[in-house]
Amino acid sequence: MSEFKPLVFSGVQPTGNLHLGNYLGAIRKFVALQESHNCIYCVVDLHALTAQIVHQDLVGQTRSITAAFLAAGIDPKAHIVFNQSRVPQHAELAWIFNCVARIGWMNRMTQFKDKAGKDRENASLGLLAYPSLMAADILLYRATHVPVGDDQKQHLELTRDIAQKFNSDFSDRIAEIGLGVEMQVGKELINGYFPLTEPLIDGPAPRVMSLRDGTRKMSKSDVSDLSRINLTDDADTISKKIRRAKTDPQALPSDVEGLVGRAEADNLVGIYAALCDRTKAEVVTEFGGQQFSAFKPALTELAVDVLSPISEEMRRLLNDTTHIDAVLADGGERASAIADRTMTDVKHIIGLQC
Ligand code: AQP
Repeated sequence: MSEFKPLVFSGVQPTGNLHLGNYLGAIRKFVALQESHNCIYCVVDLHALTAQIVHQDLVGQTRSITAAFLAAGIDPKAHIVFNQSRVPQHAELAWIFNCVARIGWMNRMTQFKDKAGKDRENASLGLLAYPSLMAADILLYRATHVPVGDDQKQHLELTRDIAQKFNSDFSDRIAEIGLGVEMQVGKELINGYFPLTEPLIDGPAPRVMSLRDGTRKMSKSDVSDLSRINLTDDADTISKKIRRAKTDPQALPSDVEGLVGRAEADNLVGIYAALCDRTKAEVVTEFGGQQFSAFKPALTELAVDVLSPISEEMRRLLNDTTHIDAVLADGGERASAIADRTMTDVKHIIGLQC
């Protein structure tokens, strides 16, 4: 029985400064997975258009995310790094998936509801169809694993729904052409073309929260810069932001159960744990009983230690963009070769091409 070859895909939008949430929820995992998997990492510039169609500096933002990938340790020779708009098959497969997915599925997406707000009728069709393009990004490479933050879990489930519906709608044709891979779906053994991709979300900080409000996700689009630590922040700025991070008046608990109901404390402990590759339980064992006035300087020191080398390397790379542009061009070519094969198969399966 043939099997899908393990392949990792993930993307980041060039919509502003990368922050600690993007780093801990996504980029750090990207780096680790290079050791065990073939990986494709994409700057998803077409997704950025769902926020605003005219961007002042989309090219600059794309280079900056690429610089962050490289500075964090992604190897663009051993793996593939490119920007989405270089490979038109992303948009082509997304259109086909728009015809597979159901409007009801899209309407249920919490990110759409949050971003569209009250004026849904006025939101772009692109914002509604965003998960369909995301499914295309992943399935164009028949990727089996996607490292993401917890906020993307629902979109990954939808990617699986799209793959499953495509496999099932075209099962006879897939078998007839011999393009299928046998896989177990519930109790059924089906012959699918697309894998049911697994999200990789685990870790001590799958959803890093705002430093100003422990119930809201740390986000590029938050109006308050104090809510996030940007990868480009210098040591003084990181120190100021952590000093001013919202906390409660109690000391840190000695076990993780003591973090329940204390969103801000839980967030800072989770950040500390993720930054030093430890569990939250280990961190509260060390700091339990101490006040935030003692914990915050330790967190600052750790954050500066981890982030400074990355921001320095980003600055160096961005000083001369020739290397970054060459990485994106080379990655785009290698990604196109895979994308081309998938689209030829898909057209064959759905009957667009004999
Ligand atoms: N707060 C977070 N905690 C953990 N992971 C996070 N990610 C984003 N925010 C957090 C993960 O980072 C990856 C890239 O995200 P993205 O840029 O593609 O989109 P996003 O989730 O919309 O990021 P932002 O920062 O929240 O942007 P805005 O403000 O534009 O909505 C993804 O894997 C994501 O899960």
